[in-house]
Amino acid sequence: MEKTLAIIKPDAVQKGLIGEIISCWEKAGFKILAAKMVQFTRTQAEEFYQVHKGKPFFENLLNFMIAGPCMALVLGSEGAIQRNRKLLGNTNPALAEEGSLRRRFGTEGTANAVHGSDSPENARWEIHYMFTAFEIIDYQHYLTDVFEKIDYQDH
Ligand code: IDP
Ligand code: MG
Repeated sequence: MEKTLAIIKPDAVQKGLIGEIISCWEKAGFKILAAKMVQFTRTQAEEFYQVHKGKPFFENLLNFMIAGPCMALVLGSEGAIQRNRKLLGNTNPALAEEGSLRRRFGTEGTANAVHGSDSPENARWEIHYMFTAFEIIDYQHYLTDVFEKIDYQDH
């Protein structure tokens, strides 16, 4: 199963949209393999978005990403990277497809509510940047029949 890194950005966290956005991912068939609240420092935001260094929107992006807490997640599904990109929609919420997360929950170019890795190479790098291996659930745990083995009569 493919893994992708997702971030619920500070604007969406601030608006109390964590639950609603996670619910969209679950309904779309993604497994939540990791999740935690994080507060980026400027240095970390610079590192995470290093590919955009020098671009006109870079400073705004850093200021936005350090403005409040984010939730970082690892999502798993077949073709998770491209499926999540499609669910996010266009980078600019105004141009994002009807029903996409950015169209529904974003406000403008920078404050677009959610992040998603854009390639297998970047997904690997971003997941490793945000999480230790110990924090990422093995998909097999979703498939075990452990719940059937619990004897509820004992309680
Ligand atoms: P992506 O998030 O759709 O992959 P990127 O080009 O990787 O888009 O840009 C990273 C982030 O930088 C975007 O999600 C958005 O927050 C911000 N950003 C990108 N392009 C612009 C822009 O033209 N104006 C303002 N902010 C931008
Ligand atoms: Mg990107």
